Amino acid sequence: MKTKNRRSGRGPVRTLLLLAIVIAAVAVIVYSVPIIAEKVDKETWNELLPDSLQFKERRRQGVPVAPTPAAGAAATAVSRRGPAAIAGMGRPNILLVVADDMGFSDAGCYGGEIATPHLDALAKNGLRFTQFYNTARCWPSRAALLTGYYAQQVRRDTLPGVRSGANGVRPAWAKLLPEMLKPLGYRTYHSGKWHIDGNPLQDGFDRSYSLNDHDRNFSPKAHTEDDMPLAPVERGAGYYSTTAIADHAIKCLTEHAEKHSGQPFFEYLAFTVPHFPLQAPAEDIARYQKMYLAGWDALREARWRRLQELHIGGSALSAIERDLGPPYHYTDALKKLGPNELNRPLPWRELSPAQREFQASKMAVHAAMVDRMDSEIGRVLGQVRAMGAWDNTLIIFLSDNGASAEIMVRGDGHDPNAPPGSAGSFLCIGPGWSSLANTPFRRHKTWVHEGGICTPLIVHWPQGIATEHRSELRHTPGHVIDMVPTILEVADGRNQASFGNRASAAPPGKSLLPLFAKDGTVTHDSLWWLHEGNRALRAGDWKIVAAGKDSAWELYDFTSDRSEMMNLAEDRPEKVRELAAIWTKQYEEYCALARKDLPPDAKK
Ligand SMILES: [Ca+2]
Repeated sequence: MKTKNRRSGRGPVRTLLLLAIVIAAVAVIVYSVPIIAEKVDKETWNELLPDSLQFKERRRQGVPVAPTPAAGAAATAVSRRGPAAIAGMGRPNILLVVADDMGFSDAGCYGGEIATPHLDALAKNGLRFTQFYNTARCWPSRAALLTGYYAQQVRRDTLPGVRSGANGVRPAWAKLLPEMLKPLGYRTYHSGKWHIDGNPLQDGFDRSYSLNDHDRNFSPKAHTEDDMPLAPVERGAGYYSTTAIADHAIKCLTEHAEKHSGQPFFEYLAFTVPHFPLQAPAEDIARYQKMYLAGWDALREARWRRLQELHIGGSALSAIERDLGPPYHYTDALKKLGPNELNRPLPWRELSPAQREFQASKMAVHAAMVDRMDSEIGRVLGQVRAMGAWDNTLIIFLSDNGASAEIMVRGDGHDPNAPPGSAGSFLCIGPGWSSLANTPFRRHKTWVHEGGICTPLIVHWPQGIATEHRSELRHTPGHVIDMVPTILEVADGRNQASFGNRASAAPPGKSLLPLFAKDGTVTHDSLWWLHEGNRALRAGDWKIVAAGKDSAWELYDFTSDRSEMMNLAEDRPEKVRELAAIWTKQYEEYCALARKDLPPDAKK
């Protein structure tokens, strides 16, 4: 009985204990499930998103990618809501930033002495490409960048018998990127330089500020908003091109956040600097007033030392070609500019004190233009952050051609008494400083040696580039023809060939998206150049290049000589023939495409 009583006495206690344990267990489970779920979701999210290849795979598998209700707030929203929400993350926003005539090593993150903290920060948290190419000139680069074709294929660089080049009109099938993005739900904005045939709104942009006066940074006479002419700006009105272009981009993005936050955006931010005329706000110039008195020879060496530390730019610093001047010769301009202007990159030590001072004052303006552009990029980036779009915006920065050795006077002319960089001055950096800006490479804009066609390329995308890859370099060669396929794959997971009427020719570019995760994952059979008779072809680590239509091919081995100092053409004639045959085959194909269905008024 005692036992029974004891047992019966312990019964309710045990029941109560069991009940308490069950309640506690239930409470733990109820409390834990969301935590576990959250953890799993975060792990799944982390596994999926930072790795662009897996991200891309999801798109290929047809995972819906409907726009998010709040574009850009997706990252935090998704990590709370779990994998189901990943599909609803939305298409990434695209911010494509293009500089005009900026040299390969002008930016700090490419070895330059110019302050570019915003570009440097993008590079630190993104990727830098060390062998990325443009077409050597403004308009062909823009054509390639926005159509995904070589400029000659779409009649935007010169070919015989075809109205082509700066006045060429694209065939109807050669659509621009915004026209491809709009069916995917994108709102599309253009701010800055245009330099393509057609007009921005006609060619797929929802909004545009187009600065069509390339000779005045303080008082443009030709500029449009939404394809409608704006009144000319008077000098002294407080306008500066770079700031106005950034203001427009910020206006578009602010309006986007207010009215179109359910859609992703494509902002094409095309600055007109540091292209001549060298003009910048006086307070920016003042910061660089003394820096360039050290001269182009010493500063090139300094850039080269920094490039080596950064592992960018090959294995040797090219020698300055002291006898090579601007690509065009305007004797009148030299007369107007006076005895301190130089059309050859002479050794700095040979310059008179007055020449040194004048030359240094010009490069101070170039630096100020790049510096101000970086600040204005910073303001645009601030807007992207403020609208919660930072994590899911792919930001791309590049230059349309190498720095320019040109010397000319256009626009309102050059007043020798006006302070360098002011509205009354019209100056160009010329071959000495262009050699610095293109360090470590040879030659300049218009030539297709490395100095004319190499650009910095920075890619930043928190959701598309894994944390462990940030700050890395990508040595795989790429070209502006790759930008359309890259952006389309990022936006939609599809190949460019599947967009629009592409019956005319397969697009020549490759999506660079695999490179976001790993170097060496994209290969081109060859890359091809032709501009004003300057020709080149790169296949693997071999490059043939010629300056002018009547010049013989030079041959360089890029495994040891990216600075193009050791011409191997005589030693390896069979390699020259092999590469020249590829160049000619592509040339003939591009001519045939440009001539196909040629309207009568496009024949020449
Ligand atoms: Ca340019």
